Amino acid sequence: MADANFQCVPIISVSNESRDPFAKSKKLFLTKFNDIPQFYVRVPGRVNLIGEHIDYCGYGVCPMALKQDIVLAVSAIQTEKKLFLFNVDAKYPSFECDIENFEINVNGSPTWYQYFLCGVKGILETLPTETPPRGAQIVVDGNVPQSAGLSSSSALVSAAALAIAAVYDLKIPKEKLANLCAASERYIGTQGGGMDQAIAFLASEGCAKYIEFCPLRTTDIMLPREAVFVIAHSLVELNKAATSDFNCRVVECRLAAQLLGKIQGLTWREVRTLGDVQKQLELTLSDMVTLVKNSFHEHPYSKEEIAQTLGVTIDDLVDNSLTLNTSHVNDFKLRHRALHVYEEAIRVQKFCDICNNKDKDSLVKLGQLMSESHESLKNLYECSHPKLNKLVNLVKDVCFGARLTGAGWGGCVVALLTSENVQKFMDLLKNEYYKDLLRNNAKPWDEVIFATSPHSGATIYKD
Ligand code: ADP
Ligand code: NG1
Ligand code: MG
Repeated sequence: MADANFQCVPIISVSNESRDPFAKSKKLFLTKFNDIPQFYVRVPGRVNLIGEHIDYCGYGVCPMALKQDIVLAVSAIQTEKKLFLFNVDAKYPSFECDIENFEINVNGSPTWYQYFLCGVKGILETLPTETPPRGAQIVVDGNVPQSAGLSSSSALVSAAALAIAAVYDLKIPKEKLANLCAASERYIGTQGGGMDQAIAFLASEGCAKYIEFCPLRTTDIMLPREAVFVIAHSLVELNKAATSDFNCRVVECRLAAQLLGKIQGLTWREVRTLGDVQKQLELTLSDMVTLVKNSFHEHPYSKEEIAQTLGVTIDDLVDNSLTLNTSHVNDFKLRHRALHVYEEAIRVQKFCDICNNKDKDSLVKLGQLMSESHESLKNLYECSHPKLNKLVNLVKDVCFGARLTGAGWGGCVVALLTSENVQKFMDLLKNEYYKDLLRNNAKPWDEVIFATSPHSGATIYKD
């Protein structure tokens, strides 16, 4: 339900920027609906600079918004409760439904419009009861590389929510929208943290953000002036909702937290995240690293061992701590995953401190942290991919540091360099990595390897 401030906080700026980014969606809108759209919504993708797989453990992360975005051309319908969806990319079929009556049944790989419906559902759940029914005509256009760790999914979910909020004339604070979209994207099946939706709404041009959770808050991080971040796609795509890899890591962290809680005499059923354990024990992150090393054995834990230690049945464990798509898993590497989380949280703090203090040799130090993060994701978190490791190895002498970004198992790496090295970096990868791979690949170069700087967050555009 809406709270007292729900309708009155001015949030999303309305801009009169050039129409160019909207040309394709406008054209299709005219063709399909025989009218021009009433407004446009733009929501960016993001690159996470450091802090991987720790948002859902309650720890702060440091992403920035990309130039690449999802754009929607939108008109409200006052007379009909229907949602009409078209996509500029012909590979995505059109879709329509009753806006108040649809289901998001995800079995295997979700369809593109199910992501959209996640955002719609999030807004519908907050509507005051007396709200008059509305419908919407929407055309989607997007250029965030997909299933590549740059958060095209959350840009789409967040754009859908923002558009539907506007259709219902709701003014929702950005923080509230970010939390709402983080929760509603979970209808797709993945139990992510809130990083992607937070940066989508709260990004500002020219700086990265340190994002903390519960409550959601952001701090500007001014990156060193000479720093250039280049993103390189491994050309391996992974749809996170199509496999159990992502949720398996979420569950391992939850089990590690609950077991650690139990061992330390906490009420383990109230513990959901590794962050909860640290808070309740009032220890430092370094203390938590030591505690993990002293508490967990190296080899994987089975359901039986965990259930026995917690004093519950296996059914109870599955109901309380696992997800639908991880109920079959029986190997949980609790020590490795928990070590990654606490050490990565320390790296994020160091990264932000270096930027804030304008340290001498800051690029060297930031690059070092990024490389350590990649090593940890590869060895402790086991969410890298041989192609991502190959990219990181190839570029190590032409940048300060590089790491996989986003969930992993494919997707992109992000590297830190200075402008004079960008061409050398790109030429190296064109020759050593992409030459064979791109022979049969239709992707344009600027979707495969590109330099990026921090862009602004979600915006509604009107004439
Ligand atoms: P990412 O790392 O890009 O967030 P996900 O696997 O989480 O990857 O989500 C990718 C999915 O998001 C795609 O398979 C598609 O269903 C949806 N998606 C992203 N961008 C678009 C777009 N422009 N049009 C339609 N669907 C999109
Ligand atoms: P990507 O790879 O963009 O789907 C996912 C999660 C984030 C975060 C990262 C890993 C969602 C929507 N996104 O991002 O919350 O956990 O992985 O750091 O679940
Ligand atoms: Mg995603």
